[in-house]
Amino acid sequence: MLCFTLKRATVAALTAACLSAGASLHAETLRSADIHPDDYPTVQAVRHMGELIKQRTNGRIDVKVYAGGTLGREEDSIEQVKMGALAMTRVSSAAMHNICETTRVPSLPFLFRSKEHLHKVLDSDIGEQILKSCENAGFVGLAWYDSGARSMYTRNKPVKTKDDVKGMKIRVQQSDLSVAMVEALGGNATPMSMGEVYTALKTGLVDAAENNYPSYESAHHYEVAKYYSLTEHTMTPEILLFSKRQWDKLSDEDRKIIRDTARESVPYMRKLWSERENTSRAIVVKAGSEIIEPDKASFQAAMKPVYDRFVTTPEMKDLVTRIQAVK
Ligand code: GTR
Repeated sequence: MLCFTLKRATVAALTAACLSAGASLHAETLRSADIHPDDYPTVQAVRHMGELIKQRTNGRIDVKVYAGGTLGREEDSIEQVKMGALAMTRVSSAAMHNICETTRVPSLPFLFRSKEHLHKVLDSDIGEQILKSCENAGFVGLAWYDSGARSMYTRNKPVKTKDDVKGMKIRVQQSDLSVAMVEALGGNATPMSMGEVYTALKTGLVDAAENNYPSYESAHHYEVAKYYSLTEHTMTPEILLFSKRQWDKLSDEDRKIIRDTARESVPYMRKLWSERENTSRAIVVKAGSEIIEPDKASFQAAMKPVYDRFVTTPEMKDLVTRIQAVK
């Protein structure tokens, strides 16, 4: 009897050992990069997606998000995703402007009338078409995330009208479109990656930068540029990208789970985003930032050259017309 009991225990132990070895043999971790800190809505959203993936695959696949730029700048993570060294990255769609050109469309200045308009477009076949357009370049576009509206902030003098921008050195994202927007306002555009902006503002290498409230707050730019002028010149969304190289190796079932969960993380992210916009605004105001209501019409009126330069192909023109027609 004792022998029988021992045997059963041994078999149970062996089975457990084999099962866990088997499980770890098949378990797969999808690595994802983000330059934002742990508590930022984009990071939280991809973590949430990871939990859903883990549940739906019974632990076979999970997601690990490397936040805070631990895997490098956005340009670096995009490169790694393209090579297949990294499964996913969440970046600003501006970082894709020079890689797949239709991603420029949602960044066009003053294109969206409101957040609702932006959501309707991104949730429609237009949003899908733009996500899909990155496939030839090696990226499966999984989802759009909110990034609010980008506004200009300055170190020394508040921006109240377009004329105040003249001659200012302004940090922009690494995109021709972002450069063109600032040039159309008469400013000197200085492209650089996000991680360099705090020091550039602090040392006076640039006079100004532009971003939404959560980035202005979380990257501490408000400490070195206290005039936040609500120019709201663009609503460039965030984009979640999957490596086409890794995608091609997945089963149809896993691809579906990944697509579905990415989509399901969007409303989750949007809720976190509106909360974060409010908390970030409160933090910067409390710290002494001055919020300025500028003459937005003067900015908008200067943007024609940007459309003339970038909306040139039939596809780009068609996308803009369809976006403007969305009610
Ligand atoms: C933020 C965006 C980041 C980064 C940054 C920037 O709004 O979430 O991904 O692109 O802007 O200005 O570089």
